[in-house]
Amino acid sequence: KTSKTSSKPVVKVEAKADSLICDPCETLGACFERHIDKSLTPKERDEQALFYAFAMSVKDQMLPKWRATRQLDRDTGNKKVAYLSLEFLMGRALGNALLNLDMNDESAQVLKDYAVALETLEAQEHDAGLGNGGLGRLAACFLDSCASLDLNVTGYGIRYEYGMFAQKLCDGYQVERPDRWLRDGNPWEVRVPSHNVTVPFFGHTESYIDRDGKRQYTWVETQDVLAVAYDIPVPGYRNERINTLRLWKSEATDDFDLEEFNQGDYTEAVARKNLAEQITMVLYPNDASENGKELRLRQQYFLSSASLQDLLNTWVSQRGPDFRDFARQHVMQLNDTHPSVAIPELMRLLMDKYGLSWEQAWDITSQTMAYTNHTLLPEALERWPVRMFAHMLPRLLDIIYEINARYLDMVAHHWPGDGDKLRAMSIIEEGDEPHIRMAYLAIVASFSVNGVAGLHTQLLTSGLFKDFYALWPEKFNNKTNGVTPRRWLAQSNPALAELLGKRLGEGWVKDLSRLSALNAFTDDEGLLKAWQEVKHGNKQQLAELVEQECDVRFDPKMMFDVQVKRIHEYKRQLLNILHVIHLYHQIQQGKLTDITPRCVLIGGKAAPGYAMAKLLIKLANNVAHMVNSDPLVTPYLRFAFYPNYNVSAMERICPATDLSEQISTAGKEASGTGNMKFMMNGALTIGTLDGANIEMLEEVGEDNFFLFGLRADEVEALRPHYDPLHFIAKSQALTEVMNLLESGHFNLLEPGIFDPIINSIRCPRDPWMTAADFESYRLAQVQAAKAYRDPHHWTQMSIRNTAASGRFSSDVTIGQYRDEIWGIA
Ligand code: B1N
Repeated sequence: KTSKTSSKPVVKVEAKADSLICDPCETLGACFERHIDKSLTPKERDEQALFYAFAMSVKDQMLPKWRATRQLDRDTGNKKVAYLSLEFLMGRALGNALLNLDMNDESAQVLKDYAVALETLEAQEHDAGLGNGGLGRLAACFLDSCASLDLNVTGYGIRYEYGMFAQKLCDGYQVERPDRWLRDGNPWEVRVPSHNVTVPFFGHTESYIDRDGKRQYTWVETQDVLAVAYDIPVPGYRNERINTLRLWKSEATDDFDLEEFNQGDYTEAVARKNLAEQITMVLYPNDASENGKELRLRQQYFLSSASLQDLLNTWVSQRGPDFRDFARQHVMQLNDTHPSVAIPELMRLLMDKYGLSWEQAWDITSQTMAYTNHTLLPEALERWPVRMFAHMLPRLLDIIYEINARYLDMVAHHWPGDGDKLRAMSIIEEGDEPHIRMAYLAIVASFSVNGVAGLHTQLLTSGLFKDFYALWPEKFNNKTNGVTPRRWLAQSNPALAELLGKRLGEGWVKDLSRLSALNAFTDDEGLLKAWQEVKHGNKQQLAELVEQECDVRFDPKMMFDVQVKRIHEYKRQLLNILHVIHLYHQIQQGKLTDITPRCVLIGGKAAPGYAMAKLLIKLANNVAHMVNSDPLVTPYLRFAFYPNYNVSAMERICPATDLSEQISTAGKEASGTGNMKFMMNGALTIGTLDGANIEMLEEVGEDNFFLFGLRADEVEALRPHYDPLHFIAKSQALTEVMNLLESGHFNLLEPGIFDPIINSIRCPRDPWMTAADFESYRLAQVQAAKAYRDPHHWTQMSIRNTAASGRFSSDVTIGQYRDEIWGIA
């Protein structure tokens, strides 16, 4: 079935796709008119329908370029990159498409005739929440940069029916609601049945001797699932390129049903159909923590196998089954270990389907796979029970064993007679329940292994992956993360973008290093005034949103102090909340000398199974309630928890932020990317020496950054004799905060609910060492508060932050992937 579909001439399908849509010469206006006037009765033209029709029209406008891009990439035969990721946190697409295609003016013109504002339509779009947080959003920023840098890169992911859950608050507690983002249809996607493939599961392996007397293996009696491709266009910024994000949906195969149907077992057949369709039903909502569920492994294999089959089918249809050039023409970038079963799967396909030898298959695999690590947290390192593999992916387990055996020979050669080394470095972790260490598999099989910020890569090569670094130093490299300046500046902060345009011209959107020219104007009173007006306007807009979403009044004259990101103990939202309690206490005591009026905003989702993170949300809400209901306090302090934080919310939040909280325990945040968005938009950072904060500080200088806390090496040195009680006793402020918390002041009607939090602060094994950094954090906050009282100087620092943010454009990052890993033109 697979070979039948793959040998179909692709050209024919494309012609069909185009004819479905519209005349390529048709204008946006004409296209929209056809989608509205000819398709909808006046009653049917509500805002959702208008959005849908408009988005369809914009997509129609992209089709000819999209087709031309595919044609060009096929004709030039350049090397291509597949970015494999379980997550693409795309957010909304309309605003981004219009910006990149330079269609904003034309759109406004067209919509004038329909008496509807573009913003109204944009607000109708559901966020594509196909990711958890930083890792998924990074993949989305990378796609934008790849297209904008005119690179032949395809994103491969999963078309989850349910994206990241929607967060509601109920009595201050997080409640999860399903996110059926596809309910109203997705105007951007194109179903491409010509790329269907089938993915095998279960069954068992058999071997036989072939005609040449060689032992061959087959995987038989499998249960196959159909993978259907849905393509989404990824337009480059004002160039001719439209790349593709290909998302796979699982469906039951017809053969599958038929077999059981013939046995008369109708209900079994239907039940199995559900099983197949379950695979792509829902995104696992765990950020930086492993899940271990069998369905998650099924998702990982489904994505990996479908994507590789797609690449191999395309290759064979163009070149025939000759793979000698394949490795020169392909790179598979693995976004963490989540798609790392692609390694044994590529071996399997090359050997079992195309008849290559082990050595030939290994050469290709190990020259095409590249692995990005995103975390050092042990709870996020993927390990799959061997038992689960044996059952679900038996042929892949054989291959992993063989990879391990050959690799361990090499280890034994490098460290002769060292049994401990072999055990420590083995891809298989022995024990009562043996596990496969996916990160080790990824390192062994990849030609490149990269971390996502300087410190992170350093900690990988000196810690977690030290032995591997000794064996293969040349594989390891750093690629500090970045964010796309299109979405995160040009689009989300139009007022600042306009000001930058007036001062610097438009070139900064493509070359963010040009922002450094702002440094020449930090004494230009005109610029300073305009800069302040832009920030003030953005703060007014955010204040409206906060009032609407949180029922808390934010005053744009006060400092906006923001921490939005997934809720996790290592990110230390707790430290922030403790500081709010401290300010609250100070104000109530009438100690107002160091106080600068501020509005504190915290937002983020907790993984549904992460009790401590959920309790932190409850604490934030209870503290917010006390703060906001005391009229003595509110002139100086207001505090809100922003519900359902997502990409679209960040687009409103980061342009309005004065102070960005990046306060993780040093050594724990691999990079961070929210930190960069705030910096670009002129926020100052209060932060630890962690992740990319270190590089941001390097760029902007200590005078324009509020640094505090232990360094990563100090954290580790302190750990064995950490004594939180000592830090509490030494700090009057922290003592008072703990007393207030322990008195039950914030939970009068719910005695004891915050005990787990209180105990964690007091625990000598507290991995996040909240108490150790509190005093240093408080002092940095005093500095920030003082600085804010001098608007002139604050604005200069704000400008310097934007000016220094050029290095954190994902265009820079992708330029490095291109030159140093992918080797593409
Ligand atoms: O990846 C981001 C980094 O900027 C962040 O520092 C890092 O925490 C984040 C399992 C993860 N690491 N690991 C994950 C996500 C989902 C999952 O199921 C782990 N996310 C990160 C981009 O480099």
